[in-house]
Amino acid sequence: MEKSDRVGSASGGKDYRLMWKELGLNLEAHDQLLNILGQAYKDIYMTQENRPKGMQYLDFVISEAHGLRIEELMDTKKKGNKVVGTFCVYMPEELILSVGGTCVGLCAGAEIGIDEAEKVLPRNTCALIKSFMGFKLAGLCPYIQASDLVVGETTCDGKKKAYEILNDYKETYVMEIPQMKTERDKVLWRGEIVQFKEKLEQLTGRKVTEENLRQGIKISNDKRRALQRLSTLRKAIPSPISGLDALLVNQIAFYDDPLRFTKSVNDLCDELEERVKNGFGITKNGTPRILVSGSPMAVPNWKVPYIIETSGAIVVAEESCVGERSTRDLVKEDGKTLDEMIDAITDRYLKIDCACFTPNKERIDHIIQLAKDFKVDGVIHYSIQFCTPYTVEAHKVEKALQKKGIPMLKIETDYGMEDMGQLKTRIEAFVEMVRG
Ligand code: BJ8
Repeated sequence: MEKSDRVGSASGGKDYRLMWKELGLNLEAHDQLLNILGQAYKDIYMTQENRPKGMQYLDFVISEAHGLRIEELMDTKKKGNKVVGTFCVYMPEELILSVGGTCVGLCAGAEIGIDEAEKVLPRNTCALIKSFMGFKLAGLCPYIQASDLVVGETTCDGKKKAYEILNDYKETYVMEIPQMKTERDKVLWRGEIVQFKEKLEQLTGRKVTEENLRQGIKISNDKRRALQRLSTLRKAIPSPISGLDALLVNQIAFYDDPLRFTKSVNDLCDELEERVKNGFGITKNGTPRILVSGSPMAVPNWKVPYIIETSGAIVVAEESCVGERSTRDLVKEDGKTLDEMIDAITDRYLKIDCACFTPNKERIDHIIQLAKDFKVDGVIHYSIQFCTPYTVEAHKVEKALQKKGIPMLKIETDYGMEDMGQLKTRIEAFVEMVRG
């Protein structure tokens, strides 16, 4: 992809309608989606001031998310490579890369398609689950249409049961994720990884070897290193980049080409390093610094950070799977045999402290550590409505933060806009309170 200043339109400019039709999308509904997405992007992203130049690449990627990127996926498929669609950061991308595959996160961040989803799911299902089901049933997600394999996982009950229904519309392979982290769970999880490796070998007709897996580990780790670098730069006071832009980078990490993406994030970080050196921040000194913690925010779920950053505060870190939870741990690169590499993958992924685990003390400790490291003035705990793991765990998070004297605001919301006013009032009051 080349850089372009065509931003804010979800289809860039080229006509991809034939490709979308061949993929089986509902063209009329898809046009509507692109219009909504394009307008939201303009209103939320393009109105920000002093954005780093490096964000132009990300603007371009988002403008071509359903266009050029899908064309690239179709091109790689023509060469005999496979596309694997996923919903969770537990999916070992390095294995997919090792057999020449492309790993993409599937659409799950918008309300559109919800009517279709509610025909097969209860209304009181979390918005993320309703969203991916709606995207499939309403024919809106080119990524799922382009996928040769869709992989789900047994994390929360809602997802687990929804995958059984999704399987009626698109074959869905489900990995069993343990709920605890004992030695027994580790054995189970390792077995799942080996079975997934075999599934990929069968799908692609290619063997996972020491050499190609080492390469896959390196590519995934390099991407994580670049995102860690971005995260570290946000510790600076004032922060050199808005929370909205940093979130966008983390969101795009799930579907852009990993090598190209890593390079652009590193270029962006070079620019941000200069800003930090010169004491240039995206906001004034004294702007309240917020850590957002909780459920993941898939594209185009920008609602809460947008409210926070238009209420006089800045988001400096996301304790979330679309944020540092998915990037902070690397796979050890010193494995020599295939078995050692699979051990390293097992260990790395089992460190992810999703609220689906019990007990989950690591997450609570980590939130406190992040609050200190990023010198935050307050934590906003965000749960998607009806997401039991995160809404319930919010209680423990709040208690632990209270003990440390760190203020926390607990919010539960979905992808709709009806509660924007109410959320804004609560967030503004919280920002004023932590401003002191
Ligand atoms: S590792 S956070 S990506 S499961 S918001 S669907 S938990 S009811 S998305 Fe997640 Fe993997 Fe965990 Fe991360 Fe269920 Fe909650 Fe909905 Fe959720």
